[in-house]
Amino acid sequence: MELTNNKFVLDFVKKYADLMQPDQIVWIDGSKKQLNELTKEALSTGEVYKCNSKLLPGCLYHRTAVNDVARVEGRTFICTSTKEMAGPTNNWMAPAEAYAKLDAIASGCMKGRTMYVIPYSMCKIGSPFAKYGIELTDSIYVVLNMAIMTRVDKKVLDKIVEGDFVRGIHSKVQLDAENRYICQFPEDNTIYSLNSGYGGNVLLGKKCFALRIASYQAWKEGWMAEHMLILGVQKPNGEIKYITAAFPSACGKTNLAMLIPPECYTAKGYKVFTVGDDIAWLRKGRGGQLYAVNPENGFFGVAPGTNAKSNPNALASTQKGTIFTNVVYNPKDKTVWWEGLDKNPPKNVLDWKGNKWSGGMVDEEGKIIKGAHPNSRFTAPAKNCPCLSSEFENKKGVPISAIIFGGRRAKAAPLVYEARDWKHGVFIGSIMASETTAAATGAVGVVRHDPMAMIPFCGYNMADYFQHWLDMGKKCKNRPKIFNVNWFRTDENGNFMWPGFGDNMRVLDWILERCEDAVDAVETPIGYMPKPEDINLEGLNMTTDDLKKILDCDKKVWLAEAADIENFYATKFGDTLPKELYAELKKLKKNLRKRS
Ligand code: GTP
Ligand code: SPV
Ligand code: MN
Repeated sequence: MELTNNKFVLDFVKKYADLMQPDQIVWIDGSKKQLNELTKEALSTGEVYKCNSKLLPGCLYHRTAVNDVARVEGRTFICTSTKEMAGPTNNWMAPAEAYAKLDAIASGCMKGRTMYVIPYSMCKIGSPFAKYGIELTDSIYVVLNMAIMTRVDKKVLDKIVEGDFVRGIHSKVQLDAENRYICQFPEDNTIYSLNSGYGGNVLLGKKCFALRIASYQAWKEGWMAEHMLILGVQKPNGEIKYITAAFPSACGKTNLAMLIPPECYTAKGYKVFTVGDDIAWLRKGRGGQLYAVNPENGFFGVAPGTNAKSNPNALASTQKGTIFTNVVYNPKDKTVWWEGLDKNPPKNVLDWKGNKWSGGMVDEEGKIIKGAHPNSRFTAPAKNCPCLSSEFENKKGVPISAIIFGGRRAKAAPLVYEARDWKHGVFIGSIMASETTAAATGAVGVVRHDPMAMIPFCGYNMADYFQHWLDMGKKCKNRPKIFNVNWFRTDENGNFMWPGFGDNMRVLDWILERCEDAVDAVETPIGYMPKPEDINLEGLNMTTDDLKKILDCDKKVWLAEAADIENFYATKFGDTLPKELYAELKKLKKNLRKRS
């Protein structure tokens, strides 16, 4: 039964029902009862498997097709009326061409299937930040995931004014990789995703809406949609300071967002609270400060490497009401496992492909066969998180003191440095580079430029996006300070030189002290760096001399870096790039050539 008489919504549903020809249409109301019925149905067809109801109550297990395990950046398109609007960093298709192509693929694709109509909200319903969407899908797995990741609720339908909602169309079709398309139409508020069943391609509220479509809306409306975690650090005096951080996919956002400080901090009363682990929407608020909300309602986190030591808060979040995708499944006791969970991999279980698997198994060349896919994920409700911030539902968001950029860089980028001012900070964001990870298909470990961690997610021309960052800085009198971090420097043997995880608190501590003008810094050609003795190493097996090795600015390395940035700017953007960024690059080169 239809749950609304909004003509725009009904026309949208009818248009795609006529095209895709489902046997029936089911409107999702967000009730427990309906979700339980759908879960039962998905269990009966094998779309999902049950987990142990004592150890993992309400949890489910799912495997995607073997060729469908990550975002597909090569098949993701921004479909704007001109190619220039999509810009040099996006794949572009003309809207008419894209609709025709995808309509042809989608024609009749839901015959014999059910079309689910999911009304959902990004942000708490009724928040000034909130945006509403409707996703059509033929996958119960998508319905169940959306119900964790967003606010799925029939009330959303009453909030939608006329045609003001993001239209999402998804079908698994045949999971045909050759005809897989993830198309965003920012001018139409529309997302069209075919032939995939993997999270980032099909949970349309996440990357497709909350970043690609929302970044475009934010540009037009004067706010920001960013690939950022949001955390709060509570100091011993009870005061809480909020920080956002943009790292590329699988580069540590969930881990930093849920950080547990080392003993020397917890003993003094420091605590970290999670507001968000992947996406932040930011607006100018009271006192000319930037305020951030997390538009999501759950965590779609990387499973491998998550354990009771590295991220106990994430692990705790997955102990009930969670969907596990592409990890190891034990059909006997219905538990799940992944590499790095513990040192006792199970025997005689099923790997992420559904093949028989035992921990320690090797292939013909003697290489370990992994049980979980490197991009296997958990979908966990935010409310499960033991360190969830009390401000998680705050409709106005939290005031941001510092913005951190960071990537996965074996060399060059130091542990931490600070921008001289906002413009320099935008420059630092624009020159971000990071090694690719398993979160997207393609080679892993290749350094690529990824400004603001938004290369796969910016829904318009990135030159305009940089200008928008510069403009937002001008608009906010009380701007956050901007920093860059790198947890991933390695030594000549390839070992990480910084302990990372909870110990990243030591860097956050310096960052907050800088925000309060409570500590000095050293001026280097790339920005302000800590004096090594100002990073607290208490309780760490690390000396100030060890630290100096990752608090460096090797001029030769950075001159090469500057040449590479110049090339990136010139070949991608030419004279469309804001002049301020060329001026910053010039300053960097000049600083590096100065003799000191
Ligand atoms: P997406 O969900 O893809 O956006 O990823 P994310 O940025 O949230 O990354 P996540 O926190 O899931 O971390 C990804 C990988 O980086 C995991 O394998 C972690 O173990 C590893 N990692 C996270 N933080 C650190 C750190 O401080 N040091 C090191 N060495 N590894 C880390
Ligand atoms: C990422 O790849 O940055 C993710 C996972 O957060 S996905 O939702 O697949 O994009
Ligand atoms: Mn992400």
